[in-house]
Amino acid sequence: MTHRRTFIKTAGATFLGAAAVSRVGAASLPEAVVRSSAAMQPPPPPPNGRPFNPLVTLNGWSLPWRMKDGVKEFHLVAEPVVREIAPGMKANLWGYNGTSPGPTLEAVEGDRIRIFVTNKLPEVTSVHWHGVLLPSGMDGVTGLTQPPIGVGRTFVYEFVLQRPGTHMYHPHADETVQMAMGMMGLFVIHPKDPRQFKVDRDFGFILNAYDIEPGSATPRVNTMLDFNLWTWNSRAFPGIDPLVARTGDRVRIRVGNLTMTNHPIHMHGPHFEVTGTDGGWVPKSARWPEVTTDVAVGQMRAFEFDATAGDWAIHCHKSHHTMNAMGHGVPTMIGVDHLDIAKKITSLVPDYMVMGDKGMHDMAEMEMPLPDNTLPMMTGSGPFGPIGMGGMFSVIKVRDDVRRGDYADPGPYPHPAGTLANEYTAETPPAPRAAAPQADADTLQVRKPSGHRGH
Ligand SMILES: [Cu+2]
Repeated sequence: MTHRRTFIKTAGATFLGAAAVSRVGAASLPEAVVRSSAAMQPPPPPPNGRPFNPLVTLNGWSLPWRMKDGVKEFHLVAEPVVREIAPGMKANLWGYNGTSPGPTLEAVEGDRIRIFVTNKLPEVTSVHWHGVLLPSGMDGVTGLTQPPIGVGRTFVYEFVLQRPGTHMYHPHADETVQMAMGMMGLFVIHPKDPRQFKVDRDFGFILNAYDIEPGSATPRVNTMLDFNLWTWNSRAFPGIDPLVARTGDRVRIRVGNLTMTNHPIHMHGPHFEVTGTDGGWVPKSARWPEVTTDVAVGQMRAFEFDATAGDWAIHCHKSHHTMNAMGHGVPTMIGVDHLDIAKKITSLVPDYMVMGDKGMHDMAEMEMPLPDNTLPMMTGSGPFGPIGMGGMFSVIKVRDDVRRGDYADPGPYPHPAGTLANEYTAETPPAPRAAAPQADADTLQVRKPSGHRGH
């Protein structure tokens, strides 16, 4: 052990060849705990080491560790996984220890941690500890700070956690492919004093995106921006866990972005303050109230609020990101009367549907046949009917009677009498209407700049 630790100190990220592993013996590697379920694992209190208030990873889990001579040891295994994106759709992804994203790593400021990374992918990899202060040689950049982790090989990273904060881990080897395939995870460094930054409920998730052709299961890895599945922790609504809290709880949500575009995360209900970034905690004097916080690419935002009772939507405010697989090359049909032509088409194609001429809400109710292994574009249902959302959407469910440590879905919110919008059914006088503006022949003949084909 002494020998190995000295070696690690001098050599940075150390290569453990097959021979080295067998010589030291399999017992020297901590168990690589594996999981495949997308069900959220309620956080257990830390069994040993410094105390902390554990994170709730949406549809995820935290990696168990072992203490060895005062060092917290983790074992990550990079490998192909099958992830259920939402009920009805599974994806062939790459991840860690059975899931994409990989398990959350949780440790405490001042901890010395040792992370073994075994590569069971078909190609080389490495792990970069995004935003963590560490020696340059532990930074995980293939070619720059270490050789790649070969197929079937194990590397070990070891460093002392200097500052509390919210971070991520992901490969720095064939990044485009490996991140498009789902390789990423959260890395939370808790403060040494568990009373510092203490909240009642602490949630975390990573924004990610996939481009999976309906009917297939493996993401296209060369897509730049036109992804069709916008996910939190590789789950799309209605597959995303609700964020459950008790009225009055102080709640923190930590969001990291490893997609290739920004996501303005918007929360209904109480106002919040951004309290942390990847760079650490925001001083109280520098916080401001918000209802939406933009999380740019490669960024992390932690925000906090006092929970008030209700069912509060939380979602990305780019409206296409709250939809599942949708075609963008479809013409706008609003205001187009296509019943006549539809009749002719139906005589040739009996299943043809007229849709979109009054908007697209009705699609949320339609039971259209879908290709195997894909998700409806707008989905999810609530106590009042279809929600018509997909992708990056979930619900913060706050109730007066939620027990401590209980994260189970409490069902729909029982609205107190007199606090629910409802249809006005008394007799109504005819509503005055503005004359509908009509585009005249001149307007329609103006040549507009073109060049947006394929947008
Ligand atoms: Cu978005």
